[in-house]
Amino acid sequence: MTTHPQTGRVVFLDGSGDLPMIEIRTPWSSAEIHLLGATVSQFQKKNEPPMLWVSKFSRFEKDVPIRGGIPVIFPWFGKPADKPGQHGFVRQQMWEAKEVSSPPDGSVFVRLHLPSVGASPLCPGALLEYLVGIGEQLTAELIVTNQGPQSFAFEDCLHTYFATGDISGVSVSGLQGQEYLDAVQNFLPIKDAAPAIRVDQEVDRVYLNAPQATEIRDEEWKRVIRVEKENSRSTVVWNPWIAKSKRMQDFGDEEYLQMVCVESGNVRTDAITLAPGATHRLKVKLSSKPV
Ligand code: TA6
Repeated sequence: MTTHPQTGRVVFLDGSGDLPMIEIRTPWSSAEIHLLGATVSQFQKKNEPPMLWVSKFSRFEKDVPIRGGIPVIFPWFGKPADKPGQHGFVRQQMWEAKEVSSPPDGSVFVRLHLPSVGASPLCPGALLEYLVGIGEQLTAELIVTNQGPQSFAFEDCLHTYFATGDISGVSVSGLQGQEYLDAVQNFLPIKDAAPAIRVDQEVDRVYLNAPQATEIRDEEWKRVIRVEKENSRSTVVWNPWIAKSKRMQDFGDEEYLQMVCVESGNVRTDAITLAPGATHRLKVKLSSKPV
């Protein structure tokens, strides 16, 4: 057990499925990070409901992504015909905790990395680091450095699952009138003039050229979550609704009623090409307030 008596508290332990996990407590909040996929599986501010959602049916097993929290998607998003599987491969690999630091204010920073990723022919020489900050807010920064001799292109995404009260009282604002690709209709380009996105059917919207912040307003839990981001041109909004929930083994049939994904990354035509020696830093900052 590692503790920081003067500030936050960081404990390394075996979590669900006996998978290594880091438990963090700060003066404002608590959080959990599973080394599997470097998945932030929980973040909760004192006197607030959890901010992140994890399925009760998630399998906490090696080589299987955790269903919830903040899966790290790299080096591709979705299921391109020429790629083996969905959403890249780093979300189901075991990362390593490289450094834990706790500034005097009691916040906690955990730096993780995935040494093996550079061996992939898809991102030769890539160095992947992930810096998670836990305090009054949650920050997560995926840092990709090209240490190889040639450029490579990649997509990345912090595929965040947010916990909500009943979905009928949830709306996502910040994307009004912006064209999106509707993954439910084979990525048909659509514009929605509504002030905010509400979920009353399967929603799977890929917004490109969308660097702006978004907000998730939750009427039942009387909370607004703000999603701010840096170096992210894509936002994906997803709720599987009824039929897709039933098709997923690690997703309860009714769980769609209490979650929504608002994902921050660089996907499809927003993909990144990284020259030798260059670094790309995808960062999200999650904050919340009662309303
Ligand atoms: O981000 C939305 C999405 O691409 C959906 O189409 C859905 O497939 C979701 O990701 C979850 O994907 P997963 O591979 O984790 O089941």
